[in-house]
Amino acid sequence: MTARRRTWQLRAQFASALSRLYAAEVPLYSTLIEVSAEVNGELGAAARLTMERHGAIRVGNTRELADVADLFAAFGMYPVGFYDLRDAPSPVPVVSTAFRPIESDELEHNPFRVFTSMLATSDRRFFSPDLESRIERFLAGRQLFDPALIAEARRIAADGGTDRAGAERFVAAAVDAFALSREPIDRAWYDELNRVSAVAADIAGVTTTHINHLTPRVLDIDELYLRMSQRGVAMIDAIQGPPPCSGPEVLLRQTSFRALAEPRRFRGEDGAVSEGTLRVRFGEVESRGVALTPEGRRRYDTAMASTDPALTWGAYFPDTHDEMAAAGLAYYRGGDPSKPVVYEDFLPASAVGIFRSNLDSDTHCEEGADEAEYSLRWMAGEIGHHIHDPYELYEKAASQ
Ligand code: OOG
Ligand code: NI
Repeated sequence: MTARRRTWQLRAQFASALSRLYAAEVPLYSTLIEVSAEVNGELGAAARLTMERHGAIRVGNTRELADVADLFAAFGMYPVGFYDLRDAPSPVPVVSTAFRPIESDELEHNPFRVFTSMLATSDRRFFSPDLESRIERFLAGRQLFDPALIAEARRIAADGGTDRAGAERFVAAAVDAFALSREPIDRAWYDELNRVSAVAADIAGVTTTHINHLTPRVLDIDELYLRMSQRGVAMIDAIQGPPPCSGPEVLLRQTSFRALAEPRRFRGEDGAVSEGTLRVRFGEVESRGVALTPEGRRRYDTAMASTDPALTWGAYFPDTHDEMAAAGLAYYRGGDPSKPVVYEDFLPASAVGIFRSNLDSDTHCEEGADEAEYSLRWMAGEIGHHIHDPYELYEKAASQ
């Protein structure tokens, strides 16, 4: 009898194997982990705290997203929330969800999650009918995930785990699907998509997918930002999300080092293969606070819309968890202000900020109405998985 591996153990194995892969592919990522561990250590945290909290991937269409949903279910990660990144002042042509553990004890065992974006090819503000159909044809001709891997994922999800040898094999094959490919990239096709959006090129200009970034947790993100900059690492312009404040931390703060030029191979129109570089992958850190109720979230959005959120923050949020709880602004286990429920999701405006500051060029977006029908319901129907409402999950956690 070999020991059984449950889905949370597979998830932990998957997160650490991805981390090893990514550190080997993007050496600066090791520096980010090292500095995060240093900051966390000085604040008295155990080494385990610095482990990865999230990753990000990008796919082309609902067929690929449905495979991702089946694959991640084997790791006990389910789709939560719907993020529309097309509506921002500087839009990104994707819609996204996050695959994550949904039960408190599962989050406790291992909180790893993956922000997953899908190219919004039927949005005419970005893609003409002709370009959409050529992208669809290109995507139909590629296979991001081996059908045997997805079949195995379905079996593991149904059984709630697998044996030790099966776990090793499955995790290795899953991680492999997210490694950077050395396959030459069709230069003309990549460039055509790149003129519309760098994200469109990264997603649909290549025949494989890859992990876009990984994100460990850091206790003092302002200090981390400073130390990385002092080491001469180019960081994005700002920390995304709530400003630093003296009161309780809310939601999610994140920042990243700028995407680095990585060697990639290209095939020119004459068929010749040459070396070049692309700048799409980076490393991020996050710091999470208490989950806000719908009323708290309305206040957050209003505060963030002001010209200087750091300055006006105190007008929207009190200084203590006691007051936050009394005003019904955030979730607490059993209503006890000493037990904040941690925010486990993402923020669309911050996600756009993370995307944008790591793109080489701007997205080309035509004026006009969005006639595409992207929504949570639509996405759930297309992938054949229920997409959880984050607020329902927080209500449940607060009632425990
Ligand atoms: C995703 C960007 C968003 C986050 O943490 O909000 C994100 C991407 O670049 O694919 O990762
Ligand atoms: Ni991220």
